[in-house]
Amino acid sequence: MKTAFITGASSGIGEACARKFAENGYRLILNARNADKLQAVVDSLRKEFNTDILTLLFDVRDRETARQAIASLPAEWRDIDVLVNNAGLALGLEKEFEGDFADWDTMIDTNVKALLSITRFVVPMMVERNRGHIINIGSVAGDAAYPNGAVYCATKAAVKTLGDGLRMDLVNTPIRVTTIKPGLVETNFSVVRFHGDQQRADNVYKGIKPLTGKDVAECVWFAASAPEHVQIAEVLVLATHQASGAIIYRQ
Ligand code: NDP
Ligand code: 8X3
Repeated sequence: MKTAFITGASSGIGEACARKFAENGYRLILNARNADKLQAVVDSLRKEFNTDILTLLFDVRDRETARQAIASLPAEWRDIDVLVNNAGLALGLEKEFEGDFADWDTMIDTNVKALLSITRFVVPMMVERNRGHIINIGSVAGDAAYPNGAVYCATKAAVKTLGDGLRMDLVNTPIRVTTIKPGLVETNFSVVRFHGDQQRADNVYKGIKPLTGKDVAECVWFAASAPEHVQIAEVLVLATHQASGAIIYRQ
C-alpha cells in the first residue's frame, strides 16, 4: 500500500487531497495544527474509506518538532511515496510599503521556510528508497505579483523556484517534483487572510464560480497517478473567469 504525507490537511485543498488519495487506496500521514479540525477530517475519511491514517499535529514552522515527528515515524510509515507540501496561507492585503511585519514573517516562515524544512526531512528518505514524488502547492500568485499582495506572491514564486531547483537536484533519480498553481479556490484561505472577517472573505468569491479544493485535488492526483516516466512539472489551474492573479471577470 502506498503512503501520502499531506501537510495542512485539516481544511481546504489539503483535506480534499487526503480524500482523493484515500479514495485511491493510499494510507495517509496527515499534518495540521488544529487537533479538532484534523480529527474531524480523519473521522469523516475513516467513515468513507478503509484506510490507515496517522496524524502528526505540529506547526510546520517549528523545525525541530517537525524533524522529530518525521524522524520518529514508525518503521511501517517511513516509506512515503508522495509528499504534498500544502500547508500555507496569505495574511493581509496591503501595499508593500504599509504591510504588517508579523503577517510577512508568518507567510515567509510557513510558505517558504517550512516547505523547505519538510522537504529537507522527507526527501532523503525518498532518495534512500529511490522512489517518491514531491507535490508543492504554489499559486497563480507566484507567476506575477498583484496589487497589495506582493509578499504572498513572492512566497509562491519561491515555491515554484524551489520546486524547479529540487527537480534539477533529483534529475538522476526516479523521484518526481510537481508544482500545482491554483487560482481562486474557495476554502478557508480568505477567512485566514482577512483575520477572521467572513464578510470580506465572502466578497472574494462574489460574482465568480471559484475552484473547489476537490478541483485542485484532481490536479494533484493527475500528477501523482501519471505513469512513472511522466513528470508533470507544473499545472496552472484557474476558474474559467480568471485569467491571471489580477484579472478576474465577475458577473
Ligand atoms: P485553508 O486555510 O483552507 O487550509 C490551510 C491548511 O494549512 C489548513 O489545514 C491549516 O491547518 C494548514 N496550516 C496553515 N498554517 C500551518 C502551519 N503553520 N502548520 C501546519 N499547518 C498549517 O486554505 P487552502 O486549502 O486554500 O490553502 C492550502 C494551500 O493552497 C496554501 O499553501 C495556499 O497558499 C494554497 N493556495 C490556495 C489558493 C486559494 O485560493 N484558496 C489558491 C492557490 C494556492 P491548521 O490551521 O489546522 O494548522
Ligand atoms: C491564492 C490565490 O489569487 O488569492 O494563492 O492569490 S490568490
